[in-house]
Amino acid sequence: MPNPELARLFLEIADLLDLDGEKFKPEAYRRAARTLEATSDPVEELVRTHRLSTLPGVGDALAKKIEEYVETGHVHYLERLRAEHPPGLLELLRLDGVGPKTVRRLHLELGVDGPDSLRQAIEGGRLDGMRGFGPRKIELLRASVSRGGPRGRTPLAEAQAVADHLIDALRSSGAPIDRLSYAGSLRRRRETVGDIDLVATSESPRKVMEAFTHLPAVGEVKLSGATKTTVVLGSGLQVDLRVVPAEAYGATLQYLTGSKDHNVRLRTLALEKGLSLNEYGVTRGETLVSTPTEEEVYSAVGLAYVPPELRENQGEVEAAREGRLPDLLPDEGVPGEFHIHVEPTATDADLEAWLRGLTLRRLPAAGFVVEGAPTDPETLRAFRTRLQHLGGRMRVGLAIEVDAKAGLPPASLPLVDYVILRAGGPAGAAREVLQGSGSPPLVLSHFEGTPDPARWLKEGDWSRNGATLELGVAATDVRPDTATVRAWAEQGGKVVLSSLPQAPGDLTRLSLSAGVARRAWVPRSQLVAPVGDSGVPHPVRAVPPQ
Ligand code: DGT
Ligand code: CA
Ligand code: CA
Repeated sequence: MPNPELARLFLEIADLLDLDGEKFKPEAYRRAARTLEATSDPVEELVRTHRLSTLPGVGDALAKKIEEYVETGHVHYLERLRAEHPPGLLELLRLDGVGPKTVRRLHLELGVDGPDSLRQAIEGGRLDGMRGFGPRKIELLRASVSRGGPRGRTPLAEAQAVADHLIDALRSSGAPIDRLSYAGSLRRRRETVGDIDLVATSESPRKVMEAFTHLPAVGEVKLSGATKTTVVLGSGLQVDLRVVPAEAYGATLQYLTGSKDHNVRLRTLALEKGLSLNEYGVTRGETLVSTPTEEEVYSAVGLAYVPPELRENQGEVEAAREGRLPDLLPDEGVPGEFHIHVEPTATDADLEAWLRGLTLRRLPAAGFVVEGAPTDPETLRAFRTRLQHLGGRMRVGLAIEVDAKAGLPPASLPLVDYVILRAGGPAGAAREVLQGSGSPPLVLSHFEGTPDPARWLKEGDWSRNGATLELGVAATDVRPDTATVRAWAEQGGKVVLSSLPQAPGDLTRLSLSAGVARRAWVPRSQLVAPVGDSGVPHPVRAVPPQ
């Protein structure tokens, strides 16, 4: 019997015990479940060799249940618990933002025994006026039950917007917070985020937790303690907040930024230096090594500071040890936004709104993609004149967007600074034109419909042909995926950053693009702007075709 299966049974026991309002037992079963999942020796083997007691978190009572399971294939205790609870209650527990306390009360006070009866109770107004069930909570339950399953992972841009909002709200709540940052996969700029992790320092953690659990965005408080609190937002997204003393901030931020695999490597390095490393700090024997910032943690284990985006145990530990971490682009170094779609009929006011947005974010250059007029030189010429007039000191450029199989419209080429090529399909005529001399740089973009971007890039031999790859962080996804971008950069390919903006406000996503570029190990020298100095057409020359 595989260990993960037994682990699942233990997790079910924990859930059912939660429904009974048990305090400590559920966590004991969860801990044992985690141990079982992380143990490579099969349980049969452990029972046979009497080694169950060596497993962390497995006491006598749990050991008996494991033995019973190995001998009979059953855990009697679980079967009894199942018989005592309507199966619909476990389904309710799996909904977003619905914890055991809520389910227990709905069951005891209203006789709710599953998602259907919960829906009826909400529609019938039977939750209205129940103590602890305000309108906000009822709305959350209604949304969860109609969504059905658990929430999936959240796109990077959405998670960042939520984290920014929470940080603002916490700061302006008046709670005594000193440092405050997001950590976890969000800080590593993963394409999607499971939950949001926040770290703060304060001398009165309880006051901070109090403010946190009372933020309007919070739907349910899942776990609340003085150092760690977990809530579920109305949207179903989970947020963890840790509050620690200032001396531990660096170690805690480092630990919670992860990734797990990166942390495991660091812990091994620490042990070799006689140090121990965990979420509460770095210690030598009994003495705490002060780590107010992450830099102290890395220097304590003998490494150069590793930027958060690289912390995936994908070669960064070796590179940090040997002093060969890549030279990466900081958030403020983004050269501009080069994928702004505009209609040829856009008014001066429309263009000025974009230019103001760009200036506000200190972006020195921009590229506008004129929709629908790629073959009409007059429209393009008029547009270019207008842009250069309005652009003032900003470097502005003009582009057209074409389909890979359609090829490039020759009459337009001398009028544009670069051409955006929609990925997908056979590369066709576009590549032929690119190989002609004097053709504008080509930016490969719009990978949303391409199931295997790496393969498409390879088949088109684009990097050898001097094309530039666009790395875009859209509201709903990151394109193309980090692995594809990393492989492209390793071959020396050039990359342009974009936020695929629909409105000037979307330009804030550019700093996420810079983060994803770091995550993909793109060196600063390979990040380019397809619009050069003083608006001269295509000064960023493509590598000559071979
Ligand atoms: P996510 O939320 O699934 O997108 O991914 P993360 O990386 O944010 O993971 P999360 O939220 O479970 O935990 C945050 C960080 O805490 C994680 O990146 C590393 C650290 N961490 C959590 N659990 C463990 C653990 O069991 N061992 C170690 N070494 N680190 C852990
Ligand atoms: Ca997380
Ligand atoms: Ca977390």
